[in-house]
Amino acid sequence: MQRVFSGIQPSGDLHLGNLLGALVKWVDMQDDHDAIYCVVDLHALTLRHDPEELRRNTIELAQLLIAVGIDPERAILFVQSHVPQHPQLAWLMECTVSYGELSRMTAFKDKSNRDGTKFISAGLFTYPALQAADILLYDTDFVPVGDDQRQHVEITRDIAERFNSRYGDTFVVPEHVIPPAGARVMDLQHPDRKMSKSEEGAGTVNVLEDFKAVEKKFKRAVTDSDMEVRYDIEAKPGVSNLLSILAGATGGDPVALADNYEQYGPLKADTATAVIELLRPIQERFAELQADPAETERLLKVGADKAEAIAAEVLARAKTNVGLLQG
Ligand code: AQP
Repeated sequence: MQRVFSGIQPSGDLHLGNLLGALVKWVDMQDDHDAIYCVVDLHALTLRHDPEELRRNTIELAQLLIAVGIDPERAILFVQSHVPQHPQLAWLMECTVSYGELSRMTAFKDKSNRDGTKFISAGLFTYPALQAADILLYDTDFVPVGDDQRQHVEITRDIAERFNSRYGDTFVVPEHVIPPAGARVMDLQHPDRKMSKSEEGAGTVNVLEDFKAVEKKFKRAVTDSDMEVRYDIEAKPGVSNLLSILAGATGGDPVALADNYEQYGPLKADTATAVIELLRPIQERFAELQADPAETERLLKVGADKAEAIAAEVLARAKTNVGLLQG
């Protein structure tokens, strides 16, 4: 069976972009793939954080992944820092990627330029190497991600190919899987930028958000003044974003859905309803899981043991090929 791997940072509240851009696909792919999913807590250290909040976010995110539909019996679900091979392989990756390649990563440019960012950690610059390690440690065939992660999967492929050509066949070269609708969910107030964990507010819809607030946010979503419902990302980013969200939440096609609407009001109302119906069972399941964190911790430990068994073999292969003595 082909293998799928993906990760998500416990760096803030899970939002609709994470859900439609990545997690819906994670759930789908666990049926017919050997699936490995990870809460990438080490990546969350790249920006300033509160330790207590990180601990809480990590366990909550694992519970949310289960609530969304990841089944720890079928997929391997674990926390990155529980498998020590991740940072170990990351060093080999750092020595295989160039300064120039890392400098071209748009996520680094965006995050290091954010208002108020005074301290830019070295980890923020090098984290694509850790991300490459995350993916390559599992002989991954496919990586389901949102469109914003396209560049990071590309650099992972480049690193794998370079390593293989320098040191002999070591890594599987992975491909990204980006969903047709919802690949880039935009902020409802600023449809020119992606919905984001770090931009909480009227433009971000969280998976655990109160439904009245969800309705209000869609009602107030920024559109434009010409009143025509048409899927055209360049000319009509706000309306196109609503159509993409509706398509992502209902499994439809954003271009075809536009034909059902002549006014923005009904489009906003239907999109809110579709999102609420998507969130309802997730919120219910999350509330049950939240009552028993010890059980989630147990499941994560089982997942980490399974992940480590695979990662140890791949790391040993990479160390041998690169010329390190096995200890
Ligand atoms: N807006 C989005 N639309 C579609 N997919 C998205 N993803 C993230 N935002 C959108 C996808 O979600 C997965 C997890 O990514 P992440 O952990 O990097 O989450 P993030 O929301 O991008 O959060 P960050 O990086 O902590 O902060 P911000 O948001 O401030 O940049 C990935 O597959 C991603 O593609």
